[in-house]
Amino acid sequence: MNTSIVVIPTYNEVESIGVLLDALKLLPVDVLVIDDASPDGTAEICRARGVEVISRSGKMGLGGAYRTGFAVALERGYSNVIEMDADGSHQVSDLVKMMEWIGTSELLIGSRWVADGAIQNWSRFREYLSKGANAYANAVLSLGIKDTTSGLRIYNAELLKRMDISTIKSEGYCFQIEMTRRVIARGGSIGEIPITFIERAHGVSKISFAIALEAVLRLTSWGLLRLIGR
Ligand SMILES: Nc1nc2c(ncn2[C@@H]2O[C@H](COP(=O)(O)OP(=O)(O)OP(=O)(O)O)[C@@H](O)[C@H]2O)c(=O)[nH]1
Ligand SMILES: [Mg+2]
Repeated sequence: MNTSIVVIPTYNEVESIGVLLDALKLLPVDVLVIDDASPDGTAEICRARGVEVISRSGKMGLGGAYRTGFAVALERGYSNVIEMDADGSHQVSDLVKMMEWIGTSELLIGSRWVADGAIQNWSRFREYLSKGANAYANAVLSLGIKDTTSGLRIYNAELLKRMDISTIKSEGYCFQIEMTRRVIARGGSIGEIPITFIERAHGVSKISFAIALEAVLRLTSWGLLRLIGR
């Protein structure tokens, strides 16, 4: 067993998951895939490579997939729990760079919006959506983090243990914002490491109107509760 585990949520990533798993094999990490019954055979591709898969019964959201994966990682005693997307947007070379910073902060965020961070092949719309979400999150919650929605992260296990992850409610990418907020509430330290985020070349984005709406509604209600001092 390695001391770090990469938890990868998947839904229909058959075209990109194989390349990612092959690259991760070269790193000192264990891998756990949380697949939501992808009809395209994503889970079979993983198992054929000897990678462990937890299969959930249907598409139930990124948040729940991570909660399941994190609980297993903590139960098994890993020291570092890594989040990574399966769609090719997160580069294994960036993860390697981030792993060099383990121990400097309890949460390391792979950040697109710090100096030397970058995006590739994104439409202006996607860029503004991401920057807008971060600006809104910072406006209502004063998090002071440049990329609160990034899904390439390394959590120190001791930090995760004091976060009561089962009470994190978000299901879409708002999960990343809620987790960041909880880290700050628990006094965790956060470091942002520049990464290059590359738009997926295969498959389709799972971001939907409902997922964006969840983020707006949750952020607004957290902001209002904060305003009235609760
Ligand atoms: N298990 C599970 N995984 C999911 C679900 N929704 C998305 N994912 C996975 O979570 C990762 C991120 O999803 P994407 O569709 O890339 O969404 P995103 O990265 O927020 O959006 P893009 O910027 O468009 O790529 C990918 O590995 C997806 O396969 C879900 O409901 N369940
Ligand atoms: Mg993606």
